[in-house]
Amino acid sequence: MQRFHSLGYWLAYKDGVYDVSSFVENHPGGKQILKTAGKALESCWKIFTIHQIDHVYETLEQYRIGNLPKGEREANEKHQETVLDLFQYDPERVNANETFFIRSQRPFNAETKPNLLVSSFLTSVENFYVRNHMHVPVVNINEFKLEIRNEKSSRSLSYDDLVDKYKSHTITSAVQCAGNRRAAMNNEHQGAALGTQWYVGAIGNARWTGVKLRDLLESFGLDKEGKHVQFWGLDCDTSQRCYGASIPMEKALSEDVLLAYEMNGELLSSDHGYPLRVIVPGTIGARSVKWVNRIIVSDKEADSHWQMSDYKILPPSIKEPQQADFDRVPALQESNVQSAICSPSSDEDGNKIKVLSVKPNDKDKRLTVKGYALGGGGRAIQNVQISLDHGKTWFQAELEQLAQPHMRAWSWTLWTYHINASDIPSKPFDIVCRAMDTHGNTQPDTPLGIWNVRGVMNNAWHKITLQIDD
Ligand code: MTE
Ligand code: MO
Repeated sequence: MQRFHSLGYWLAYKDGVYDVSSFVENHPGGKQILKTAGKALESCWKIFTIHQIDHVYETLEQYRIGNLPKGEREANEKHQETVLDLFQYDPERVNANETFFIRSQRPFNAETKPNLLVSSFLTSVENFYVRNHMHVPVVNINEFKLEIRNEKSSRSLSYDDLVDKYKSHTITSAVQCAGNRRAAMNNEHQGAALGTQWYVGAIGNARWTGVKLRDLLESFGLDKEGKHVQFWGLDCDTSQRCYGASIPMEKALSEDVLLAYEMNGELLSSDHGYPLRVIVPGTIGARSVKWVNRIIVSDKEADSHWQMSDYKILPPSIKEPQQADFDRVPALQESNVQSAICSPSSDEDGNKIKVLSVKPNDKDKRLTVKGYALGGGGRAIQNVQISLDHGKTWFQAELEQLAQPHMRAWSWTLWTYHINASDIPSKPFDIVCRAMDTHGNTQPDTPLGIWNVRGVMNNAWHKITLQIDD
């Protein structure tokens, strides 16, 4: 295949050969596509699973220029096996089907079932959603090194150095994927929101213990220059492109950004970043890099796909990421104010539930509704309201909150509201919820005004439809 390289950008997929030279400029991942030149696409797409959707196959089909001879096809399949091998050390995930709605196995993407989300204030390690873009890397703790550098110098620390020499700090913080609630952004007027179809469960709340990033940067004198701090993980694809993201230096030097080694008092599990992960509280989950082994202080953001060409709110005129000029759109950092109803819910896939059949509690004839709320960027939740008439009248929910310092409200708020049986309509009816932070920011009533093709930051009122059983 390499011999075609000089003619243009050719690649193979299944039994086809494609000349994508004229597509390069439109590729949403930019020049990344050039790395596949002369190769079989399967390996790349196994990792960048966003490609495995119909419109990408259709786009590719337009560039077919021929078919592969049988020998080449077999070589392709071999290569594909090598890629699948990367996943062989992914951990065993016990009871995953009971705990999660599994959105993909390789890489593993699974959201917590809503009932479990509100079953405890801290989400247990087993119940915490998993969002992996690639395989889970294998780490030998005795060989593990954390590299910290800027353009001029580089140092490295062993795991023990980090744990023993720096003071530990613990915070309670939610982590939420920017794609949480993406599925509800699809609509007939504006189109599909492309990406993993999360319902309300790509969020969790845990206690994280580790070293303050600030302490680490200061100890190496790396806190004075550089506009961004980049984090790179050990999960790399077959071309050695690793997961990476960055945050502004100002945030990196703030009180609670952690290099965490414990979650809820236990060593990190392999799905959640063993041995070390970044926790950037108040910020979208994508910046909390797991399995981190390189920290780079730079004037530039990380040049990864996930910083440059994803996790951005594209303008609503963009219907396909291929059309986007990603350079003109900033990378997402702080989360926005969010809330969702988690109980009642069903064990069926949240995205497919239409009407839930429920009974008011026999004793007191009330129906109890529970959910979570989260203010982004450290802003606390001021109230959560629910409505049975699509927002004409609202009832105030009771809040379960931690006392947290001003602008450092990283934990979620859980909330409860009891609907009296006499207020419950007999026909199927909707419950909606919405939260307000202490700055008066609140959630939009529908996704129409915030729709974007990658379906990020959906915080529209959450709605469930109930039918009361007699
Ligand atoms: N870090 C690495 N190295 N690789 C990843 O795929 N996924 C990110 C982030 N950190 C990711 C990563 C995304 S998009 C999210 S939402 C969170 O991790 C999810 O963290 P969790 O799996 O512990 O819930
Ligand atoms: Mo994410």
